[in-house]
Amino acid sequence: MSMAADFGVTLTQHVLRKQSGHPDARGQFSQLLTQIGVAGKLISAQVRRAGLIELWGETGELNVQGEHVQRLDRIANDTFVEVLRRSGCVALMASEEEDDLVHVPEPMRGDYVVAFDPLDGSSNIDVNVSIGTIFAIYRRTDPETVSMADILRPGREQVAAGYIVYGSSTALVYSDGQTVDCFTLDPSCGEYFLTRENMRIPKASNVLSINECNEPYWPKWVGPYLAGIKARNDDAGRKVTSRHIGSLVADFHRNLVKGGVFLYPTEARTGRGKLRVLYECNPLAFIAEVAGGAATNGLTRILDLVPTGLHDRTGLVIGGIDEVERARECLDLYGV
Ligand code: P6P
Repeated sequence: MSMAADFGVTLTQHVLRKQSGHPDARGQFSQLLTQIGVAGKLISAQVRRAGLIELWGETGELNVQGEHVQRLDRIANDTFVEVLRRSGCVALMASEEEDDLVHVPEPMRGDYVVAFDPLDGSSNIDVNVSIGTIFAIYRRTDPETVSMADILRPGREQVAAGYIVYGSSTALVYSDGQTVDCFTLDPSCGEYFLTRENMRIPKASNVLSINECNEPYWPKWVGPYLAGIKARNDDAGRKVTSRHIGSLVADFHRNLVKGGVFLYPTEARTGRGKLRVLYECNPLAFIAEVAGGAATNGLTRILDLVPTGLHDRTGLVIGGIDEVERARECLDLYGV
């Protein structure tokens, strides 16, 4: 009689188990998630050797965002593009590092369209602080052709979303719209194992995450909103603390696990936000909502925003429902 298996559930086994609940599934989604896991392993390996093999620093290019491209940004982007291109599951891609859409040649096209930030938090690469890859998955709208219309859609049309955070360990978190599940990469065998199942964002927010140095640019409602949170710390004890890593993916992951709210408000003067809709805010908003949280730009649900361009930006308030709803109340009370 075989011994009971003493190893955990792998990413692929988990996705296949969930696929069994969809009799019409052809296995492409399972394959796509597995391949995203492969891309995460390849990028993780580079991230963890960055200082050793001259991967720190800039390439000298400016990307479409006007940001200096870090060497590791370029490697992460090219890795993600090539793995998805070869997967046979993807027809079209959008990347933070690509000016325009990346088309997959006809014979290798699959049913899905993926938008991704290959390496979020680049400013933290050279100082060994957590960074990550964020991805959003849509089903293509037309079996014959692909176009911008496949990707310029409200985030509520995502069929899945996730991220890989290269932190003290490499963790892959994804949601298929039913649950949010976390897998940790075991470097000793190169496999992801299920470590947190059906994650729920804690209702109580004990972490506030914001770049306070942007205060001069905040809309009127942000000050009172933050004051309301900080006022919870009183003689009876400290109920909230501040944590800001500067990598959205890492700040979000911590808040998803421990409970908290992250804000990057729009700039009062211009009304413009910094964070990108397609491949930063939409995927994390999708995960937040499935985990019982919420995400808005202060006023509008992130997943209802209709992007007009691949690199549209927005403000972001993301975390427990009550915290996000309080932001809307403050905005109604104090204005922008
Ligand atoms: P700031 C990283 O470049 C990023 O897109 C997010 O990961 C992060 O939250 C934000 O920018 C940090 O921006 O203006 O606070 O440095």
